[in-house]
Amino acid sequence: MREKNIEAKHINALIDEEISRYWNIESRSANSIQIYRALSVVIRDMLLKKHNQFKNFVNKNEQKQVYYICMEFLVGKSLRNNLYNLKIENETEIALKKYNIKLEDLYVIEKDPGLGNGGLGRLASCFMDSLATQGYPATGFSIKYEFGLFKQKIIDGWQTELPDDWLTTSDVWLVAKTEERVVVKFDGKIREEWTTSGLVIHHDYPTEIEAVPYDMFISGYDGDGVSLLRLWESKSLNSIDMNLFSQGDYIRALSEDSMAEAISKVLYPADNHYEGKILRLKQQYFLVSASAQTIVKKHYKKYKTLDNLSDKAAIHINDTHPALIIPELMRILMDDYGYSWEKAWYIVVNTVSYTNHTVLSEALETFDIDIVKTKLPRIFMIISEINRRFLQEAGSKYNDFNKAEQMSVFGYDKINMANLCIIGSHTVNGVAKLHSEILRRTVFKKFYEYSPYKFMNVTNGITHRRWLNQSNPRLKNLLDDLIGADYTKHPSKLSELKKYIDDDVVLHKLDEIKYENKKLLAEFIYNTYQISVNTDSIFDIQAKRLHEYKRQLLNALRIISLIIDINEGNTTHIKPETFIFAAKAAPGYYRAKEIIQMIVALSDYINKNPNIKKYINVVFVENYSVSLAEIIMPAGELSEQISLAGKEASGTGNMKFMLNGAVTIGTYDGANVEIINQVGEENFFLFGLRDYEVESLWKTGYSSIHYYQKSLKLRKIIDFLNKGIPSKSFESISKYLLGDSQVGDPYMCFADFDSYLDAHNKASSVYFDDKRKWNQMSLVNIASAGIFSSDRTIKEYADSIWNIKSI
Ligand code: GPV
Repeated sequence: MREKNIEAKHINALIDEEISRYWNIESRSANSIQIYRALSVVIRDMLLKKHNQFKNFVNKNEQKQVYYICMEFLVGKSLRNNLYNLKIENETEIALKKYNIKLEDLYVIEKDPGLGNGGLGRLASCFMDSLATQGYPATGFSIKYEFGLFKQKIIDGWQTELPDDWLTTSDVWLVAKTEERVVVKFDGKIREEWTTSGLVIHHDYPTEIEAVPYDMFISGYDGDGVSLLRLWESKSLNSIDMNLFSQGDYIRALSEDSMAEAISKVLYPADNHYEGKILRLKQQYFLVSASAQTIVKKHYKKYKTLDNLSDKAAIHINDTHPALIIPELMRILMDDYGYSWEKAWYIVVNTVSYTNHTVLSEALETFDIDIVKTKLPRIFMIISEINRRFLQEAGSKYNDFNKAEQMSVFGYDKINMANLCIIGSHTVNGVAKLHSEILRRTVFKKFYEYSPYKFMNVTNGITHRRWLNQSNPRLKNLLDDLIGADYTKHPSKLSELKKYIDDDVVLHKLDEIKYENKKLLAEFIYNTYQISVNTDSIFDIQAKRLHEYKRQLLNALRIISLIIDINEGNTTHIKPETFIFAAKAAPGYYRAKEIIQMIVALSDYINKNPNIKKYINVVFVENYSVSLAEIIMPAGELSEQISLAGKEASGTGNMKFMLNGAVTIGTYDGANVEIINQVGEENFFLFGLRDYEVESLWKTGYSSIHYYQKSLKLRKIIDFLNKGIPSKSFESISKYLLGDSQVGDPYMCFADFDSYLDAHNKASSVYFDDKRKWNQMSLVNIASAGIFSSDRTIKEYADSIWNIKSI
């Protein structure tokens, strides 16, 4: 069903009206930006209306809702997604003829809102799509960062960061709901007083900040569902110090303002790494306080009680970043609504659930006790009491208070946010089977023993509607012809493609489509970097954040090994290969930036050496983003998912590549494990140590030197790094790999090196010697990707964690 049978002429009328209302001109004379804005406003208002209808229905039926709290939503561009999901892309294209403009021309005007770093934020956005499509009532809460994730520019071979001013075009998608603003309070002192009516808490809060909501609507596909994403902007409440102002200190009066407004200024650009910074803590509390107040207020207004909050609201915290919603809800229930501790605690635990996204110790958040104490005194008090009661209960149950102490929220002057989340949630889940198992076995072992019923797994997913139907129209059309379009709403139906496994016409078509998509990416690369790539080479792509554990370095070491072979004239085994990298490094992550620098230098070197370029090429594509991923994914042939086993919680790029027909070369890690289960080992190039082998090797003492001494290839690579290439030395990477003051090669690239080369040799012999077989592998990957749709993921959350029903 198309959106209420809207026809092109209706769209024209709406656009014309918008243009005349806003700019007071005839639509004939509007420029493309004006048309983009007018059309976007038209669509936004359609969604606003549709969301109201959906909400009214939910309210009338007193349905349970989910609130997804996350510091990051990597939404990607909205216009195409909403037109696609409303099924009015064709009508809009026709309507635009009147203005002599194509949809494609409008799509490029929109800026990609980078309100997230990577997988975690993108997952949240895929969830909003799947929630809406399946008719689950959902609200996402996040921050309206004025500057999203930085834009990456490589200058003289080094990553530099530029501000991302996404609001200059994407503001059209936001609806300000100023009247629903709330106040968030910081700092101050607490005074307790016992009176005849019990304990009374007095506080003064010198700092009050306003949280102003901006709503974005995310259309579901083909149905009535629309998700709401509410983004909070911080504003100073004591807006202008009139005293200063009247004394003529205009600048200082307004600069007080910017202190408050700094909270929603910029997204922290670190991925899988916590920053114990005060501003970050303020951002987190700002988000959860504004969101919790809104949820509670709305619930109370409707039901006149909060006793049934957990029957009507599921609050999900995406990683520990919103952990403070647990004490914040306690505060609201007790201080504002007069609940007893016991009753409040029962409600909170039954309302909140928590997903963990990493086992990396540097990503497990802790905050200094002192900081929390001064910035959020009441919240600190509540956390302390949560912990005291929990340790009391666990100590009694175990009859061993020292054992219970191992689960304490406090340790080494820090607050351990994950422990707080586990204690305050009814369910805790990991994001892939292996990851959930590692959580139970190691990181959260004590808690698992204490409350095994809390722990479960929900494997991640991606919305195939964006990552296939919209971004790979050629493949979508072929699938529609072969198996019908049902998979769009029922992704498990992708498996019907399997019946074409021996159909040469279909295999050939898949091959052609891949080739077309490679050409598009090659064109993009040429237009952007003036680098020509060989479209007959295999496109070998690693696109994800730059992180040591993800091992872009392992990939680069293989490139160096190939360069050495070519320079030595040893080329019989070398097949044309194009290495494509896309990765942002956190601005303060020096090692990651150094690895980017090396990849860029290798790319330059190869492009200056025709003898090497004959065989292989390397391209580093700057500024990886959702929009860029939409060009890269369809062109991938070999998908590099090569993290050190046990480190990647899930990965979701692996799913996007597979869905677009790439074959994975990867370790037994994260969701790779489940991809192998789906496609079979024969359709996956598996290599490397297993997670338990990594663990035991680490325990016995990993020594990269040992591998170095055994392997001529590794010794030559180290020589190459030490010598470097003209104008560039890679000595510091060589030191990093061999170790000086620290353990060399901490992510064990050397240990997995031989096995990685073997896997590549296997891949290249299938690709170049048996293309039919390769195309079959590709087909099996596409056909097996249905289970990795976020529709499946969301259904699992809805059924087994949130207990919500679809409409
Ligand atoms: I924690 N992840 C992320 O993108 N940023 C973070 O700060 C943290 C986790 C990622 C994991 O690294 C991926 O393995 C996972 O697929 C993704 O979260 C979504 O669960």
